Amino acid sequence: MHFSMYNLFIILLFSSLLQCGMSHTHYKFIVKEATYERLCETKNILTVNGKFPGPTLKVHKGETIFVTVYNRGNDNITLHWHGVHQPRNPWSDGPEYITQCPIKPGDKFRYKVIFSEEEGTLWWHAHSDWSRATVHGAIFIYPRPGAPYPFPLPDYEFPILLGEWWKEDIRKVLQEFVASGGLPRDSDAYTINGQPGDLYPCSENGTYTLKVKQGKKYLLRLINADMNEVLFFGVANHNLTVVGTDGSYTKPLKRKYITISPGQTFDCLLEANQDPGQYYMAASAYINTTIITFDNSTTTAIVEYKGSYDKSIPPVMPYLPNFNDTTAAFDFCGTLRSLASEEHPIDVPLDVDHKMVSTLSVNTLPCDTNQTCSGPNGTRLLASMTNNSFVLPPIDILKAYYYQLEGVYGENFPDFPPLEFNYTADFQPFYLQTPNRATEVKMIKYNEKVEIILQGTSLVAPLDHPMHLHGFSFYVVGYGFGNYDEIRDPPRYNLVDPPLQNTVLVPRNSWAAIRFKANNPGVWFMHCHFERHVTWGMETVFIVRNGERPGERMFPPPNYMPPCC
Ligand SMILES: *[C@@H]1O[C@H](CO)[C@@H](O)[C@H](O)[C@H]1NC(C)=O
Ligand SMILES: *[C@@H]1O[C@H](CO)[C@@H](O)[C@H](O)[C@H]1NC(C)=O
Ligand SMILES: *[C@@H]1O[C@H](CO)[C@@H](O)[C@H](O)[C@H]1NC(C)=O
Ligand SMILES: *[C@@H]1O[C@H](CO)[C@@H](O)[C@H](O)[C@H]1NC(C)=O
Ligand SMILES: *[C@@H]1O[C@H](CO)[C@@H](O)[C@H](O)[C@H]1NC(C)=O
Ligand SMILES: *[C@@H]1O[C@H](CO)[C@@H](O)[C@H](O)[C@H]1NC(C)=O
Ligand SMILES: *[C@@H]1O[C@H](CO)[C@@H](O)[C@H](O)[C@H]1NC(C)=O
Ligand SMILES: *[C@@H]1O[C@H](CO)[C@@H](O)[C@H](O)[C@H]1NC(C)=O
Ligand SMILES: *[C@@H]1O[C@H](CO)[C@@H](O)[C@H](O)[C@H]1NC(C)=O
Ligand SMILES: *[C@@H]1O[C@H](CO)[C@@H](O)[C@H](O)[C@H]1NC(C)=O
Ligand SMILES: [Cu+2]
Repeated sequence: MHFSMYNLFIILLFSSLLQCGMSHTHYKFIVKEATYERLCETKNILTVNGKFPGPTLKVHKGETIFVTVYNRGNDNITLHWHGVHQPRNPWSDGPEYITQCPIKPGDKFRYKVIFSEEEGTLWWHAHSDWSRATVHGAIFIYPRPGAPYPFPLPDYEFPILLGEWWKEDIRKVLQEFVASGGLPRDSDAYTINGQPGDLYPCSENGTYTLKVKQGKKYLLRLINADMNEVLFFGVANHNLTVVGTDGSYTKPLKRKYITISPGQTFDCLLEANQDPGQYYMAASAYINTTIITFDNSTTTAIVEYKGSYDKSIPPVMPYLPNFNDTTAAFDFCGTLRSLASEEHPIDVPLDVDHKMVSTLSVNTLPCDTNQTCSGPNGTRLLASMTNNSFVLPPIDILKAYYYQLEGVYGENFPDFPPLEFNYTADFQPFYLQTPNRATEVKMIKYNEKVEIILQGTSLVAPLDHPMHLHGFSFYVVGYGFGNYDEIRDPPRYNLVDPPLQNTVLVPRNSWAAIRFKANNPGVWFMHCHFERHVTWGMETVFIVRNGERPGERMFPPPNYMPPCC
């Protein structure tokens, strides 16, 4: 939609809202199966309103909306509003068995989605088993009515959702994965707005095409909605100027390619300043490992200029770094900076009340008797934070906390690793690989200033981990390769203009330091955004207690929450 028309529409909408008083926008999301054809095969996938990717939500900063989810599929489902802080309202956050029990087939649930500080691009996705593979969509958050963008007004905007496609039913992929004890089968394609593109079979049946006019400016609202891979993304012959990430503005960063983890979003400006023609945009995996296989294919879409040119000339491919290029990945991530302007100031905690160091590890367990497991040496693969491999409870933690139900979770998630070892050593003793398995949460006092050092380890397989926190955005104040050093590293933190994110890529055998103020009471999930690592237990829960004053307490539950059995 063109911006001037859009603004007119918003003014009309806003004035009608004023007339009706406190009315909120309602959306109807019908979760149902739909038939899609990709890679020359047809299959049923779970969708919202029959669409893949699902519908885009468009709101203004500070707005509250309602989304009623009707489950007309055959699977349990929940939805999560990724990066939306939901102040005092964990009831609508979505992760299954963390803040709610799932919406069962035939049931419905009304989510109240409260936007507060976020501005830019976020997304929504299913948070139940692996259904988010196809159940996801974009959220555009415009400035408050009348407020400007902190960058030149783009002429047009488009969502660009990166996804991952399996020929196999995703439920079967998950089942086989869990039963095997090893790795999941690799996906068969990556997608851009639902289409794999020209480097895969049957692309003549559909490739996403972005039609542009020379001289115009485009805002690409880029979202990595894939399941298991960090991606490099670029557009041939065009720079991308990043102006926002994870629903927060950044200093403009001009790049030929970007690195985007599952869960992350980037607002990128693209100037259509090339000769009329066709140019590919493309994405492929970043993963620095020699020991696991991965989908090494490349998805493309076409940026097509209006005008006359020889359409038989194939589009140009963009430069993307080699799959194992850690330097290239962090050359991008490490240079993001908050806008930190008068209109968009930062609020990074300068000191810390509650410090944590959390190791991120892949682990193994001996296989159950009478089973065969395809992990290393016949073991079962798991993963952990601070040596705790999280076990989902049968009743959601929020309910158990609010109604004080005993025996659902423990409060002993440690602040520091139980054992100190050389986290990033080339060789690790075998006995360190076995984690503790439990449902342990971390209790946090209201308004505590929290710092977490996320420390990758080389246990089993050193890998990058995109860590995501619900209920907050956090400042990424430091990064480093190797082991975090309490003496050497904190003095080097960026406390001036660190980026504000909800997902941070912790590089392989490296650490990242994040800070946030715990001013949002509730039950908030923290987890790796690689779906295979979530299934293995690389996650925990923060329970932020209520403050003293009424505005510092969790809202009471809505009238209806889906029951737990
Ligand atoms: C998709 O492409 C394949 C191969 O080109 C073709 O056989 C098939 O009929 C196409 N399907 C549709 C729905 O166009
Ligand atoms: C991309 O940015 C570089 C560095 O600013 C500049 O030299 C180059 O001309 C730009 N390319 C395009 C296509 O805008
Ligand atoms: C992808 O991996 C396969 C199997 O390991 C290999 O044969 C192929 O050459 C790789 N392709 C690319 C583009 O690296
Ligand atoms: C990265 O991958 C390339 C291509 O497969 C290979 O030639 C190179 O040795 C790898 N580099 C490292 C450091 O693993
Ligand atoms: C892969 O990671 C290792 C260890 O962290 C690093 O030494 C190597 O340079 C990385 N590979 C590339 C190609 O950057
Ligand atoms: C393992 O298999 C044996 C023989 O089939 C059976 O007797 C035993 O009960 C099984 N053990 C478990 C734990 O399932
Ligand atoms: C597999 O077993 C061998 C020999 O017992 C051992 O050296 C190796 O560390 C094991 N690897 C893993 C990943 O457990
Ligand atoms: C930890 O292991 C790394 C990689 O093997 C090594 O370079 C480093 O010196 C070790 N650190 C300590 C304190 O032993
Ligand atoms: C993790 O916990 C298990 C079980 O309590 C313990 O055996 C193991 O030593 C711990 N490992 C590490 C690295 O802390
Ligand atoms: C669906 O959710 C209900 C309620 O939590 C649970 O009892 C049931 O086992 C779930 N079904 C599946 C297939 O996970
Ligand atoms: Cu991970």
